[in-house]
Amino acid sequence: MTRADLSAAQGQLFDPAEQAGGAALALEDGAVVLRACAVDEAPALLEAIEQVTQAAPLRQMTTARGWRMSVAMSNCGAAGWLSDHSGYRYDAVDPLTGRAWPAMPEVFASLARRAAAAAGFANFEPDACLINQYAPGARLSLHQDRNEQDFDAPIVSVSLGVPASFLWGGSLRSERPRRVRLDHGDIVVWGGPARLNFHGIDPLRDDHHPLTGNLRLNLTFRRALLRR
Ligand SMILES: O=C(O)CCC(=O)C(=O)O
Ligand SMILES: [Mn+2]
Repeated sequence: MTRADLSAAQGQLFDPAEQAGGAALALEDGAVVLRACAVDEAPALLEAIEQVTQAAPLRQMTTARGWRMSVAMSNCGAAGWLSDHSGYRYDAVDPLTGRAWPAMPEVFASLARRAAAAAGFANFEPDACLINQYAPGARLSLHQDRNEQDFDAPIVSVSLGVPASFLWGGSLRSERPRRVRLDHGDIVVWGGPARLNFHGIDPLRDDHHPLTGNLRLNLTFRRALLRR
């Protein structure tokens, strides 16, 4: 399905002029970068991140092999993504606090819904949001997002602060990824035929953004649990 077909099928216009912020860059069928789409909400998003991470602190998780991840993470929503000695999974409880993850702020959910709809994915109701904080040098190696129970729902990924080099690969790890610069307020949406594409983030450059200092914040919205 082409981008135009997808939009037509969803009864949506996929016209860059329709985007709140700026232009849209199609990566491939089912995957698009909505430029500057979250710029207006960014201060409110950062304020909400502050609230969430006061209740569920950012932490560097370890992988099953014992490596400490360079990205600091937290979550909000009904389920939170975790990595530890037993592997990757979602859990309703934050192991650091022993409490449920904080509720998803409405400013998060409404932005995620709007971005998904703009990319042709109607009725996206995220139940999980992973918060990633990148300091200079932090990176996320090529991976697939496949711990969710619902692959019909897209991933909506919001970039805030210092720009990043996003790796966009194919359905096989061996495919050479392309590099796409993601700026403050850009939103990447991938789903449908691109839902399981490999992706990652190059080591963050030492840079400065007026709202985040030398940090990059990223929010990824997912449907982790199956709808009942
Ligand atoms: O930071 C990003 O832009 C990507 C994050 C990501 O892929 C993830 O959290 O699974
Ligand atoms: Mn990912």
